[in-house]
Amino acid sequence: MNYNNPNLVFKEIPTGKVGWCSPSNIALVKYWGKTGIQIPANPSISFTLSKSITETIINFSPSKNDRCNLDFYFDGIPNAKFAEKTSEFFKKLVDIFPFIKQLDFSIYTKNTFPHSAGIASSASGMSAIAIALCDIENQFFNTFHTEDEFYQKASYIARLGSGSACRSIYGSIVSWGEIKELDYTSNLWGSRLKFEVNPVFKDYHDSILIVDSGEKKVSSTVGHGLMNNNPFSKSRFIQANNNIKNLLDVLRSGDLEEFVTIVENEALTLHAMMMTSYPSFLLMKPNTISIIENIREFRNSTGIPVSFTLDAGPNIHMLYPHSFKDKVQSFIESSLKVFTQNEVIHDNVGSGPEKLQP
Ligand code: 2P0
Repeated sequence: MNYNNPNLVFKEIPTGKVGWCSPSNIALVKYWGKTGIQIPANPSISFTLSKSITETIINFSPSKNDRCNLDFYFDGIPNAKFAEKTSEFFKKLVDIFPFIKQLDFSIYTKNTFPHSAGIASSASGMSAIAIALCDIENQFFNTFHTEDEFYQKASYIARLGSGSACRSIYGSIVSWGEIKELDYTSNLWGSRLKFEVNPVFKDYHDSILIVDSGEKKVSSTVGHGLMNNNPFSKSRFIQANNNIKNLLDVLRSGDLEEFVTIVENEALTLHAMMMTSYPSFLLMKPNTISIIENIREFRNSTGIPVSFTLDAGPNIHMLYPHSFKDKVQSFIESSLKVFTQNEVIHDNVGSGPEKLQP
């Protein structure tokens, strides 16, 4: 599939504005390792979140000098780092959206979660920009025949910005990467699961315990690259495919014991890959381990099927069904908050990006 389209050029260059909000997501089976142009080494599956959202407004106007000039404001303040990252992203897109070169952009973004929270914002941020660019195409070139076409291209574009961002284009539970058992899946974009998911997962909770909000020392992009020389990578990719297969069964059946086993195995394997890379790195903190031990003890003593997972960082995502919300949240308050920077974000599975009326 090739989205290059030389016809997407304005005859009359417009001035306008487009806005989207897009959520972050938490992977149940992790993407860690890639090849080529953002092709995942193994498929992944995630919950799209509801409250951890980036809002993005893109203002565009005719370019002053026939090249794309870009200003980026984060929380209303110019942000040179994000401007550079977005310019790099736009450079990758000039054959797909040649109109980019005809425009100057002012991009305003803010996150609904505290930006110091240490939650990965590249998934929400890049997916919001990707979908907004597709919206510009849609408004001025009228190229999309169906909603599916629109979202598939948005997911493809988001992937080029940040791999995990391609999963944030859809709500609920999303896969990315070729899965043998699901013939509609692709390495190039994320997909909604087209089978009936057990109702227990539709309103699943994710309470994010902020152990450390500092910037991590090794970026995910570098971490992915280190999988190339990791002696365990081959077995890891086999394991991920097996976990995908088992997770698909669990998503149908609602077997929460097996769900716990898979997601915790994935979280710890992700961090084991970091520890066994050359050079190795360690993103968990002592309080991350304390929380993990406490969650396992709580689960064993109460029988409540709460599990933990981790992103590429020290913060814990606690996953549990809605029916245990009160019990789990009071356990967090009484026993786990002490291990955090006094910050917990109670999120849950959400419905995906929404258009804003800027
Ligand atoms: C994931 N993570 O599946 C995994 C699990 C973090 C841990 O994808 O280089 O920001 O931009 O494609 O997507 C984080 O990596 O990396 C990530 P790039 P990305 O969510």
